[in-house]
Amino acid sequence: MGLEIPRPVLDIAEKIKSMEIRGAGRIARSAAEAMKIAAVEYRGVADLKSFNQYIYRVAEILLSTRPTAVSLPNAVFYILTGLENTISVNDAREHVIRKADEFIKMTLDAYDKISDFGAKRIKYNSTVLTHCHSTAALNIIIRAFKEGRIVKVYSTETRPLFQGRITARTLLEHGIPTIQIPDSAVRYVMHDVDHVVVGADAVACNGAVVNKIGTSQIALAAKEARVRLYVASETYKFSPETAIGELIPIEERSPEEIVPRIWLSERKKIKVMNPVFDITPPEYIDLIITEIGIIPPQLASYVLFEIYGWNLDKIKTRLMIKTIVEEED
Ligand code: RUB
Repeated sequence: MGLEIPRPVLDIAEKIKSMEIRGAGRIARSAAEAMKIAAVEYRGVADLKSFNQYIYRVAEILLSTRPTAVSLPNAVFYILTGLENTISVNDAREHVIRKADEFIKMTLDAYDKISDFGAKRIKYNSTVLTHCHSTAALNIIIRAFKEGRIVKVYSTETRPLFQGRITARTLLEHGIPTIQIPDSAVRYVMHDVDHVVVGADAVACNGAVVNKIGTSQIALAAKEARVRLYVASETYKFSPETAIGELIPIEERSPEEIVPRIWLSERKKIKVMNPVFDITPPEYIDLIITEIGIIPPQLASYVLFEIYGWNLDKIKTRLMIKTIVEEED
C-alpha cells in the first residue's frame, strides 16, 4: 500500500502478538495509542483518501494481532467511527487523535467505577479466588481489601504462561495475603472460598463470558460449591457482533507453550492443543460488574443496546467499517 507504517506502531502490534502487551484492557489501550501514533506520524500526501487507506491499513494490522479480546476491535472501531465525516487530512488526523484519547480515558475511568460497584458485593472477611491476571478484577479485589472485606486471595498459576504470577505479585504489593495454587487445585480449595472474581476478554449478547482458559472449569467448581462468581468487565468488552449471530473466535497459540519443541518432531508426532480462552455460560455467572452498573449476565444485551442502539444501525456501521478494513488489506 505504498505508505510505510511507523516503526512504533508495528512494535505495538508485535508486542500484542507476542503477549508482551496482554490483558484485554491493556491490549485495547495500546491499540488506541498505536492508532494515535499512526495519525500523528502520517507523512503521506494531503489527500483524505490516502490518509484513510493508510489508517485502515494500520487498523487491519492491529486487528490481526490477537483474535479473542473484543476490546481490541472495539477500540479500533470506536476510533474509526465518524472518520467518514471528516473533510481534510488534518480533520481526519485530529479525529483519530481525539477519539483515541477519549477511548483511553474512558477505559481508565471505568476502573474506578467497577471497583466501587464490585467491592460492595464482597462480604466482610471474605476469601476470594481469582484466575489469570485481570486488571479490572484486581481493582475490585484491591478496593475490597482496603475496605476490610477480604482476608485472603487464592490466585491460580494460569498455565501455560503463568499470568497468575503477575496477579500474585500485585496482590502482595498491596499487602494482601495471597496463596498461589496450581490451576488443578481450584476444586480442592473451593470449600474455603466466598467469591470468585475474574475478568473478561469478551461478553456475548447472551451473557456468556470469554476469559482465560480454565475460567469455565472454575465456574463449574464454584457452582457446585454454591460460591458466587463475579465477572469484572468494562462495557467495551461486550461484543456487538454477537447480537447478530457472530461467534467470538477462540485463540489457539503455539504448541511450544505446552511441550518441548522436540516433542513435536516427526519422530514423537504428539498432537497438542493450546486454546487460550474458554466460554463460561451465563448460568454459571452471578453478576457482571461494569462501569455503568451491575447486571445479571442475562441482561448483557441491554448493555449492548445501551451502547449501540436498538435499531442495530451502529453495529451495521461497525460491520461496514470492518469490511472496508478487510478490503483494504
Ligand atoms: C488475559 C485474560 C484476562 C482478561 C481481562 O488473557 O484472560 O482475564 O483479558 O483482563 P491474556 P483485564 O493473558 O491471554 O491476554 O481486566 O486486564 O482487561
